[in-house]
Amino acid sequence: MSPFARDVREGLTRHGQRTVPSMYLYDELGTALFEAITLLPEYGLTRADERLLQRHAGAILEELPGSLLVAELGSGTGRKTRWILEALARREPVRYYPIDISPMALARCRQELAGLGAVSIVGLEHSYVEGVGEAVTHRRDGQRVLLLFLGSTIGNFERPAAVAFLREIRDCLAPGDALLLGTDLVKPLEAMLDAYDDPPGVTAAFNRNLLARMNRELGADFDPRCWDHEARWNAAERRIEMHLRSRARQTVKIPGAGVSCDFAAGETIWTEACHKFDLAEVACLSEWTGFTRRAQWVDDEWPFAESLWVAP
Ligand code: AVI
Repeated sequence: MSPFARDVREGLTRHGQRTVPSMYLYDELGTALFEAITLLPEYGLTRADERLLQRHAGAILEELPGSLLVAELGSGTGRKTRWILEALARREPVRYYPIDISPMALARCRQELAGLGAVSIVGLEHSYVEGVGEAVTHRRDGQRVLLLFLGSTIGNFERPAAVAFLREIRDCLAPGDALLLGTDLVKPLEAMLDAYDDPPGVTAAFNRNLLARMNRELGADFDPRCWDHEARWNAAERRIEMHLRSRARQTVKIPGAGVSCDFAAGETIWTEACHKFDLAEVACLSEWTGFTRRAQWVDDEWPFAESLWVAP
């Protein structure tokens, strides 16, 4: 049984809230839909991240004099990273190591950044922690590592998992290495709900694609039209939760996962958690995970922070 089939089986047969891990939202179609989300006027997160990098790439690098190796957790489209790489390339020839388990994502990143002179790109097809472990072995004598974790992907981890993950990353780094971490900040409720439930329905399509993916890859018989997209704010956990809500009582067969599931009308499958932060929490995160805070930049249009932490 594939990991996808196993996780679907486990997540849909458990007692209480059913769930499918959010990483399965990002197949080829899901990734294309996520890129469409980043263009929505309601979803300001990606533009804020890019604006900060465009405006402050020079200042970020000034905090880290000397030679740098740049690695990135997730390769994205490379669009935001370009600003850092271009600024560094004015200082020295750059080696950039995007880390992604998807070879397709790495290939796209390489394509997107192909035009950048003085930047050599070495994709690392690994999980994040393994990839950082590998990237640091490529440092030259006296070189420091600048690790990028942009786009508030850290917000898609449960809070305790985020702390554990950042500690693991910290343990891979040496004193003087730096982490640039993007975090989306808490903002007025309406803006957060609109960002995850946009009027044209792009996020709804992104969410429902998970049902279509189970049909394609596991032979399931979900009818995506019988499921509503729902974005809710969980105030206690300070996160938007994406769910798929069953419109009626229904039975769905998923032969590839060896299960048949009965859903009550109104029952939901939880598909993603998008945690939001405040600046005090970001500061605590750095302390809990063994980093020293060096600098921070906050967008003035869409509350979002870029934090530069250094391993002491
Ligand atoms: C990838 N990640 C940071 C996005 C977020 O905002 O948490 C994923 C997303 N899901 C729905 N819209 C965007």
